[in-house]
Amino acid sequence: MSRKNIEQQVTKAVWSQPVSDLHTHSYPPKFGASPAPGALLLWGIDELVTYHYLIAEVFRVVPATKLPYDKFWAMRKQEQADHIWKHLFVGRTPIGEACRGVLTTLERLGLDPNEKSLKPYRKWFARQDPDKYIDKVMTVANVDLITMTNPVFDDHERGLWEKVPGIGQDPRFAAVLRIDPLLRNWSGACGKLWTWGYQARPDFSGRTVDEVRRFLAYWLDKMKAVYVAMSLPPEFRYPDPNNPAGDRFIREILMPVLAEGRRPWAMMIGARLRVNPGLQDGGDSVGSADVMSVVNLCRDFPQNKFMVTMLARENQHELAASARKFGNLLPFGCWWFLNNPSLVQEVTRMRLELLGTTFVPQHSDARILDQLIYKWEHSRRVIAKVLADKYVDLEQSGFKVTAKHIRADVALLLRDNYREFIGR
Ligand code: HDL
Ligand code: ZN
Repeated sequence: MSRKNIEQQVTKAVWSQPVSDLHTHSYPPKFGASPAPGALLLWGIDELVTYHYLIAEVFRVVPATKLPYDKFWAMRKQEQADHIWKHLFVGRTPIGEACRGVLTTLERLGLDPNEKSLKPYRKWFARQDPDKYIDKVMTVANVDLITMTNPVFDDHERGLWEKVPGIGQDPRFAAVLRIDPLLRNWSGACGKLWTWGYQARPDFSGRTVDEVRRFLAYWLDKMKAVYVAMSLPPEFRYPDPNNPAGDRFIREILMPVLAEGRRPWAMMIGARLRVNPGLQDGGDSVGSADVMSVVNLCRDFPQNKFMVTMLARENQHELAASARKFGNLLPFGCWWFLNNPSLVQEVTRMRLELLGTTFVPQHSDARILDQLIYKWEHSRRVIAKVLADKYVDLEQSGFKVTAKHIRADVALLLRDNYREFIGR
C-alpha cells in the first residue's frame, strides 16, 4: 500500500471505530445534571469553560494578587466562565490544548467558535435536553461506552447510589469503584467504614480483613463495577516498609477480592494533590513515581490484572518496558498533563514499538460530558498519524499491510483491549 493509501485507510478506520472510553468523570442524568445544585453530570458551555484546567490557566493571566482565589470562587459559575472566556479566548489566542478543546467541541456541535461572548452558546445549550444530549455527544465523539469514576467515599455520591433506584443501570455507562482513601488515608477510611457498619480497625485487629473485604464486595456488586480505581501519589510504593497497613490492605484484602471477581485494579500513579490549594481541583500537580512498585505487584499477584497509567512523562518508557514482562499489566492512556498532542504522539509511538497493539492508547478523563468530543477528536488525530507512520515502516520491511489489518488493530486499541481486560 502507498503512504497515501495507508493514510486513507487509517483515517477511515480510526474515525469509524467506536471508542469504549476507559476512564471519565461523567455520569447519566440520574446523578443530577448541571446546573442543578450537587449535580454530577456536568455539561454545557459554562461547565466546559470553567473546567479546572482552564481555571488554573486563567490565573496565569489574571493572577491571584489581582483576583484573589476566594473572590473567584465566590463568583457565580457564569461569571467565572465569562472571566475565563474574556481572558483566555478573547484577550489572548486560545492556543493551549484545554482552550483549543472547547473550540473543537463547539465547532463539532455546529457552533461558531469565534463568538466574543458566551451568550449565543448559552442560548443553544439551554435548548438541549441532558439525556438526549448524551446520545448526541456520544454520536459526535463516536464513543460507545462511557466508563465512570464512582468515589464511594464521597458522601453525596454514595447517598445517590443508596437512595436512587436504578441509578447505575444506564447502558451507556459503566461504573468503577473508586477507593483512593483506602490507600491514601487508611485510618480515616477505617473510621468511615465503622460508621457504615463495617468493623474495620486501622491496626487490622478483630475482623478488619473480613469486614473491609465485605465492604468492597458489597459495592462492587451494587455498582456492577467493571474495575477498581485509585489515584496514587508519586510516593506510592509496594511493598512499602513505611506503610505496613497499605501493604496488608493490598495483600490481604484488595488482591483476593479483585482476583475472585476477575476485576482489574486501575492504578493512576503520580498525582501530587493540592500543591496550590487555592485552585481547588485545578491545584493538583505531577511527580515522578516508582515503576518497580507496579512490577512488584504484577509479579507477586499473577492472578490479578493491573491497568496502569502514570502521570509523569519520565515514567512512560519504564512502564512500557515493564509491560513487556507481564501480561497482566495493561498500560493505558496519556493522562492529564500528558494529554497533549506532542506527548500523546511520543508515548503512543513508543508503546506501539515496544508493545505492538497490546495497550490502550487513550482515555478521555472527561469531567464535562461535552469534552468527549474534543478529547477523542484530538487523540484520534494523533493516534492515526502515529499508526500510519508505523504501517509505512512495516511496508518498508516487506510486509503487505491490508485494510483488514488496520481495522483489526484500531478495534483493539480503541475498544477491544479494554473490553477484553474487564471481561465486557
Ligand atoms: O484522579 C483522577 O481521576 C484525575 O483524572 C483527576 O480527576 C484530575 O483532576 C483530572 O481531571 N485529570 O484530567
Ligand atoms: Zn480522572
